[in-house]
Amino acid sequence: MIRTLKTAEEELLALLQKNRRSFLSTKQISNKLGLHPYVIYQAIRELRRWDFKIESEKGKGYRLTQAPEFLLPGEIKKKLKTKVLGREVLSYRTIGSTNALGFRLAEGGAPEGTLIVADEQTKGRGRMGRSWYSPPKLGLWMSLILRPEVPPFSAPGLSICAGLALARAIRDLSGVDARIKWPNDCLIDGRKVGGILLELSAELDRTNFVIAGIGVNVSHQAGDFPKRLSAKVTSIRMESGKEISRMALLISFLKRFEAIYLNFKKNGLAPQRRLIKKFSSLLGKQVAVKFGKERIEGLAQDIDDNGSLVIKTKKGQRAVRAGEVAVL
Ligand code: BTX
Repeated sequence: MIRTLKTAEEELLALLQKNRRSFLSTKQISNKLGLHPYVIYQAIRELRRWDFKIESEKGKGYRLTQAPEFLLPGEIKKKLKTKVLGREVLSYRTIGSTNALGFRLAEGGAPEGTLIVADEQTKGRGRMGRSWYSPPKLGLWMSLILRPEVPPFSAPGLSICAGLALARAIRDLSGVDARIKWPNDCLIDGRKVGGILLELSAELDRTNFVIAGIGVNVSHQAGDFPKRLSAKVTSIRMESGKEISRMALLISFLKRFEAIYLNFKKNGLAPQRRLIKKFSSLLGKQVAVKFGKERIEGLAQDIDDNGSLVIKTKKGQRAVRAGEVAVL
């Protein structure tokens, strides 16, 4: 079963955090928060399930001794200065896929900007049925519900917008040279540090909603990845030697992505092109792109106003909307 922390648990946690030096009795907690003792008992149990270490002593009460770094809705909302993204937050300890839940919630009418974050995903997904490795505590695994009023063919441009926001947030916090690999990866020194999965619900001429799923490897060390991945992946910590807080990364990403997203809704991708090109890992390189049954080779020249990759082939220029790219 998936669980999210409720308000009572968050309020209790905040109180325990403030009083870490002393014990608080059930009565004191009850008086301060207006909670029934049974609710307090249940909330303590739930917090312990989330790996908060809470000492209890008969006659004295409860004391918080250890708090893991979680992305809790109340704390996220306090730190966020965005207008749309993250105004509603759902935070899970373990979930199948934040994108899968986001899709269900969006179908049920959840508002634009709803953010779903999880400490761990057991069925994290990538594109085309691939999986995304999302172990507990080491990364940022999240989805945003977006409702852009744009035609479905231009919605994929959002993937590059999210990639740009992510690369800039990573650079700001860690100083490493993070780049966008068209159409949906974020790389450091050629290795994948993050990925973006856009899932669309659309009619012919109308986008109902987009789920933007973002996964970032934050604190992994080399041994934390499965062998099959280790040659092509990396984490912010492995590249920068720094322990970046997931909360700081989340806040910085949302701030940057909101600015880009609001602009994209009004003006499309064109205003972002200069930065997209600056942060691109592909431009100027010889690449091979596979899309459907076709494969083309050539020089990656540009990313156009539709978000297509422009390739100079022997037979002339081609603009490719989506596909798998390999640098030759
Ligand atoms: P993708 O299809 O481009 O990448 C998936 C491929 O990347 C896998 O086949 C594997 O080779 C490799 N891979 C798997 N896990 C990782 C990892 N942690 N780091 C680097 N490489 C990896 C990219 O798809 C889009 C991924 C989006 C993930 C987010 S997480 C939150 C949200 N919820 C959800 O289920 N997916 C998105």
